[in-house]
Amino acid sequence: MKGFRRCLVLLLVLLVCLTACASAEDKNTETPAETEKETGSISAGPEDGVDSVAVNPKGTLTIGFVMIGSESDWRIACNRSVEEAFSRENGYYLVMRDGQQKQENQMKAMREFIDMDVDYILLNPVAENGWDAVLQEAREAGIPVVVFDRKVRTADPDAYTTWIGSDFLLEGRRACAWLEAFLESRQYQDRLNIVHLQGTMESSAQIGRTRALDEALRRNRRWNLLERKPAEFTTAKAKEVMADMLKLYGERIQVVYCENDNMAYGAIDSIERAGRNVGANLERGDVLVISFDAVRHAMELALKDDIAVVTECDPLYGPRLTQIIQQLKRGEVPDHEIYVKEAQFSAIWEPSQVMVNGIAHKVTKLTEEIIENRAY
Ligand code: GYE
Repeated sequence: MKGFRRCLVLLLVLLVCLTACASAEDKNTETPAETEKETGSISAGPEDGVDSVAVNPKGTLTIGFVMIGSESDWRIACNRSVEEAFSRENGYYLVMRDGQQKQENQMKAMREFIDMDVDYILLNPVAENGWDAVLQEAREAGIPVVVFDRKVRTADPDAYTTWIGSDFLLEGRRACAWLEAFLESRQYQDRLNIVHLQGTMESSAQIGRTRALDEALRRNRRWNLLERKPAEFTTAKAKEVMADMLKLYGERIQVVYCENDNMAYGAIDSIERAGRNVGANLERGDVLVISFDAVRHAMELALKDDIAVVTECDPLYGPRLTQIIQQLKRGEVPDHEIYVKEAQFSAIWEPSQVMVNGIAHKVTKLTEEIIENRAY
């Protein structure tokens, strides 16, 4: 009887052990699957996008984000918007790589994402040229590339899936048209001396905004470009470049055309340090500042006329990009080029609209309320 009981106890112990082992094994098999889900490391190409849902019930998509850097307030708002939209909660696994303003870093990131076999690549290119080879590699790997903000210039227009961004030439044209209309409303007919701070050379934003000024200079014989220099879209560089220009041209400078808000901050700082006033009263000797982006701080400066006009460039790409990715996932084909609609702000009453190629564009009168509601 004793022997029988001992046997029963032993059997029970064995049973408990076996159950424990089995459940541990279960866990082990679960772990990689869990990790995979968490990292979203499924390899869905463009065509099998719908299948990816079946492969991964959570539908997590791996997105490789090739960033430019953090040179400006605009860029910081842009990066944040993408990061927030492609969150885990929304079903994405976002891998971000900072290009630190260098195309070679961006190329490296592209190749890393291709090796990782991510589902989609978001490319925010620092410059327009030089992307053909790496885009071809992505294409061969079956990874759709969505380019946004700045453009790429490729021999094959289908080298990337789609582009969404601003019409930088139109932005520049609106800024120049505003200056023309403003001068007209003030019946200003004298010579007008302009200096120009350019953004990162070869970037779409620089190319478009510079080209618009060139067109306006050709149209307005009295506009005189004293000098133009790159200032990398940063406050620090603009401060330095503007200080040099002030040393060289002093009182002659009447207008500074800054290709983004951060460069306007730098320029304003140097102008004030040189003992000059920023504003729109040219007769009084003000330096009139023109800027692009319209981030909150620039709008605050515009409200007190320190910036005369600021042409908007919208950085909130996150929700737009998730929409495109979802379209692609459903197997739909988005437009090859998508332009974002933008505004223009000034606290100066006149002009209330500007004409570009026969089309009227509203100039929004800046108010405290607009600034308070600004998301960035
Ligand atoms: O204007 C500037 C940024 O590409 C539109 O880059 C973007 C520009 C923006 O650094 O502030």
